[in-house]
Amino acid sequence: MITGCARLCRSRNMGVSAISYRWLVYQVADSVATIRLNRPENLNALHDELLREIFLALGEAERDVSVRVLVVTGEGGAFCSGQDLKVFAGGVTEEEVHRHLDDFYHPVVRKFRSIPKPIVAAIPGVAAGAGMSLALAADLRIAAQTARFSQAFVRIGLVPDSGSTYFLPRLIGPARALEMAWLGDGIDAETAKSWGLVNWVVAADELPASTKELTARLAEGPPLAVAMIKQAIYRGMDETLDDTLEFEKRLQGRAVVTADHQTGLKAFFAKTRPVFTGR
Ligand code: T3D
Repeated sequence: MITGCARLCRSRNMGVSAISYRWLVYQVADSVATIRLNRPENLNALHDELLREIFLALGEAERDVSVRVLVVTGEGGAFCSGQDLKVFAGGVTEEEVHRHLDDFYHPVVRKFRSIPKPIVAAIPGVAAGAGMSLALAADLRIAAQTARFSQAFVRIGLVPDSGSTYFLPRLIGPARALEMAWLGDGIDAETAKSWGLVNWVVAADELPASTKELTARLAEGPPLAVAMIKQAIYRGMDETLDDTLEFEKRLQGRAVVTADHQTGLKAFFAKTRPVFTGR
């Protein structure tokens, strides 16, 4: 379990709040929290401190009622190159790897799923190994044309972890998942799009603007319904049709009594844009 607290520094100006951690940059603006991995010298490789800070930043965004959408991205042209291989260059035991995954990777992956807000991975460049797992754990992926995706694990004699064997076959099917995991070759952004791995591909210099446009739309949605949709879609993937129909019924019962539903109805008939408040 990740514990402890990163040293945070807060600043506020012109309605933008920023929290700077040591290994990532955290910013909140216009209802969107952006978590930018910041180790560009090694393509944002993950070490324990960075993983701990990602977990803390996700929690910060989850708790902040002004945040409706999260973006995870990388500094310096890469998304994330996975585990920092220098850390394990000296070798590790089976028990150490178990503990490491349990303590640092798994809490982050679970957090992506449990936060009741949309999480967008904005992928400027390479996403490899567990870095690709993090991109897959996000709800939506928008990639620059310069993005590449690699299940690099096999190239160093490892197996995919941090959720890749869960997410990847669900997104692209088992045969393509095996192709990526066995061969370890990178695929480019257009291939990733055609396989269903990413939702959108945009020119590299348009990634920030396109991400902003997408997150602005998501942030305009009714937060309670948006949260319930996330819960229902992922639950539905692992449940029977009958269980899913029951679950949808329960969620719809909750959605139909929200003020946002009334707001949406009024806006529909008035032919105006609804402003949802999350009530
Ligand atoms: O217990 C556990 O937690 C085990 C968990 C394991 C999870 C994993 O993620 S295992 C998989 C780890 N990741 C990899 O194996 C990927 C390693 N990197 C690469 O294969 C390539 O770097 C890329 C395909 C990602 C990108 O290639 P390229 O040619 O664009 O860049 P580069 O020149 O290889 O890398 C630039 C620099 O980043 C370079 O450093 P240098 O030479 O300029 O000083 C390179 O060593 C460094 N770097 C890249 N990836 C990592 C890294 N340094 C440490 N760890 C990395 N993962």
